[in-house]
Amino acid sequence: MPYLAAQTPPGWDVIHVDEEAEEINWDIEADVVGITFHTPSAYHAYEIAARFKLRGICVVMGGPHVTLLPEEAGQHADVIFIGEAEGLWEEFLKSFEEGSYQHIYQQTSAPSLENIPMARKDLFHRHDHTNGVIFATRGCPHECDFCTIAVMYCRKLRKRPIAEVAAEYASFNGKIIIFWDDNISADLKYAKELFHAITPFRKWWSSQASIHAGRDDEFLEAAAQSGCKQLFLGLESISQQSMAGVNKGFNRVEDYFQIIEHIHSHGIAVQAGIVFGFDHDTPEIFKNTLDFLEEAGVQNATFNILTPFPGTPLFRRMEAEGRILSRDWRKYNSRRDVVYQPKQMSAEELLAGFQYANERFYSSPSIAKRLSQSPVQLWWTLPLNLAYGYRWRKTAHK
Ligand code: B12
Ligand code: SF4
Repeated sequence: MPYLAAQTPPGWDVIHVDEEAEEINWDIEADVVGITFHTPSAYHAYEIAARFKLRGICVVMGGPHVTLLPEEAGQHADVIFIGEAEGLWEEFLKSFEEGSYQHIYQQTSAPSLENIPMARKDLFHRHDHTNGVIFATRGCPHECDFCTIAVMYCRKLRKRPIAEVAAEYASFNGKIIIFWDDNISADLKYAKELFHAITPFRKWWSSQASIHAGRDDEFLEAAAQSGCKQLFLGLESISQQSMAGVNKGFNRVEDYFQIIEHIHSHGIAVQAGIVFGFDHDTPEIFKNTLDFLEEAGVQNATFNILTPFPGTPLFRRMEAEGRILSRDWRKYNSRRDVVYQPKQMSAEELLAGFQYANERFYSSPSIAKRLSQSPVQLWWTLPLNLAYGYRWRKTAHK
């Protein structure tokens, strides 16, 4: 939202409310209320919209869920944005001033990311040393069946001019920056140039990457030199059949060990993105995955229960097979609920396996084993493990 605010024409005052950090002021004087949300928060967003609409305020919605399910979202808002808002946001606001706006704003093609403004830092809610969030690219050239990125961004990777990204990177006072790119290794040549450009600012950063990152020495070298401390790596599964079944066969499981080792050898920690519940996953997958992660000395991991988000090829396939168990979007949280019928186990077994994975991964013996084996960035990875473990135990015992 601070980024969208930066694209708002002069003459408008923008207030940014982040519900993670503060309560909504329901009496606020506003002409337009804009709401962004992921699928699990859809009903909550609709409730907010209804309360503001009751007061006669124009409610505008955009973001992943709106783009994936515009017919549904359109019933709850005066205006919806399908896809990216660059250029259209300004157009809507101008029309609003003139009193003649449309119900739907939709791009006809993926917008260029040249000359986009920097996000408005005065609207960020975190003002400590971790407050640097930025993106260099948008989209991903791959089309994994379970991922919403291809659908959201017209299957097109776009890159910001490197000088513009470097200037925004340098503009943060904080030392730690997150690149919220969907896949920072989507264009390896661009990434290397970017890393060279940001090296002089001597900050630390992390981002998300596909397996390709770990196969390219120059990429890792340039990343490490520019201050990369950790890569979130989309490993997803240690079952090759599962990877092939969701159009992610480029993840060659037999290479995982070597790739992780390779990344570690450049002093970069690995956070593994793991998903349980693919069609070839049997109940053994949980223990085998944990054995693998511990043996490979992966510093951190994020476990997800496979979730067929609406609008994705995975959702369409499961719907055609009659396997969607719930359309309650609150349950599309990938952490607490199973919303489809898994093939090789029951939904209960999947949930129990997911819980086992978290319990085991964030147990003291596992933390000790993983971190002592490959002590990359221990000062960074140990606090993260403790924080993730604490958060897991808090949610598990709620
Ligand atoms: C950062 C992030 C998070 C952060 C959010 C931090 C924060 N406070 O913002 C955290 C880690 C908390 C998070 C959590 C989750 N996330 Co997330 N996250 C992202 C990520 C990587 C970047 C989001 C972002 O800032 N993008 C940059 C902005 C500029 O892009 P944008 O949102 O698309 O916005 C553009 C348009 O959509 C439009 N727009 C968006 N909103 C609005 C609103 C208005 C009013 C208008 C006019 C226009 C507009 O304008 C923008 C400019 O063009 C995205 C991937 C992505 N590329 O978006 C995944 C993503 C959005 N997340 C995803 C998922 C699955 C989740 C989780 C479910 C994961 C989990 N298992 O817990 C949770 C759900 C949280 C919840 N309760 O809702 C999915 C979305 C799936 C879905 N259907 O909703 C994505 C797409 C990742 C993926 N590969 O599939 N996430
Ligand atoms: S590589 Fe990652 S970001 Fe790209 S489509 Fe696959 S899961 Fe999504």
